[in-house]
Amino acid sequence: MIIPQDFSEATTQVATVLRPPKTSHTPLPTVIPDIPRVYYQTSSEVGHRTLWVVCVLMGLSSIAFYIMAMRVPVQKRLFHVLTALVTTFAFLSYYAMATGDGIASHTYVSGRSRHGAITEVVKRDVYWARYLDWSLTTPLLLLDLCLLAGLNGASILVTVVSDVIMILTGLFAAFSRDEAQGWGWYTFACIAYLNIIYQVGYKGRHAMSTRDNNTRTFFAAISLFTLLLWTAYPIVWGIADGAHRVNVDGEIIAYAVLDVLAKGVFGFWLLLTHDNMTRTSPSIDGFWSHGVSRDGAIRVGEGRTLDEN
Ligand code: RET
Repeated sequence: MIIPQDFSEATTQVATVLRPPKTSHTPLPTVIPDIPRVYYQTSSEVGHRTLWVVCVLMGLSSIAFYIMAMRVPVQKRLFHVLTALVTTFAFLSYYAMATGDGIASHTYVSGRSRHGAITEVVKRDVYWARYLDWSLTTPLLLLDLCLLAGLNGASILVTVVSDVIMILTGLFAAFSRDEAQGWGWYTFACIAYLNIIYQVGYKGRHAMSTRDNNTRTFFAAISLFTLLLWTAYPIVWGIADGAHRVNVDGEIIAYAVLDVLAKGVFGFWLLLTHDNMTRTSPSIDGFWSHGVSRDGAIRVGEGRTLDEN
């Protein structure tokens, strides 16, 4: 929604202040500064409702994922926990955005006079809670994919760090004071994203080559789905946040659809398929399932471990 603000009253006041006093013998020139018009871009009821709908969907998906987690032995629960955490963070971030807590106004220049003076500025709402959400959830989603592919630790670390760089540089792009600088940050984020595509798409597929046919087909399908979907995020960002060609409601709706697909649909697909493919699901013993081993348990009494008390 664009709300122009009329500054004619303020202009009159400034002009009055600057008018030379009648008694002056050396009259000063009257300078009326150009006060830029300010336009506000905020969401309307449509955007607001969309945020609440996704908030509820994320909350319900989280409950479903925690229930699914409880139905499998703890050794087989890694993907369930990662996926449930993703939707829980998303639920909290959508709650913040729907209640107006995760939003800040970003000002940019939208019009200049022939002499370069600023004539129009826009104050557009930026939903920073999104970036906080993505900085926590995208590494978890990537962990899901990397562990499914059986990628080595070094590649997983590089993938997750690239992902954090992508989201943080995206945040800088969103709040950049200068348009060119903003596109600079955007470029860094895209380079980091290309590395993610390389790690998951190329190395992940390579790591898969030793696995059985079912797992390979599943990984190929879910990683393609993910990478195609993720590629839509920088496109939406470029059109909405970057070029300001889409209003705030359009931006909310586009990200809402993508988030539901990338978190909710991805989660159900991964967990339901995974539960049917017992051979694919890693069984994790050790600390994950049993905590600190008996040998390493903290001793709280003479000859007794914490477990025994
Ligand atoms: C930004 C803008 C800067 C350039 C790039 C971006 C990529 C964002 C991505 C986000 C994925 C989010 C997901 C959320 C899940 O729910 C930061 C938009 C490349 C890929 C999957």
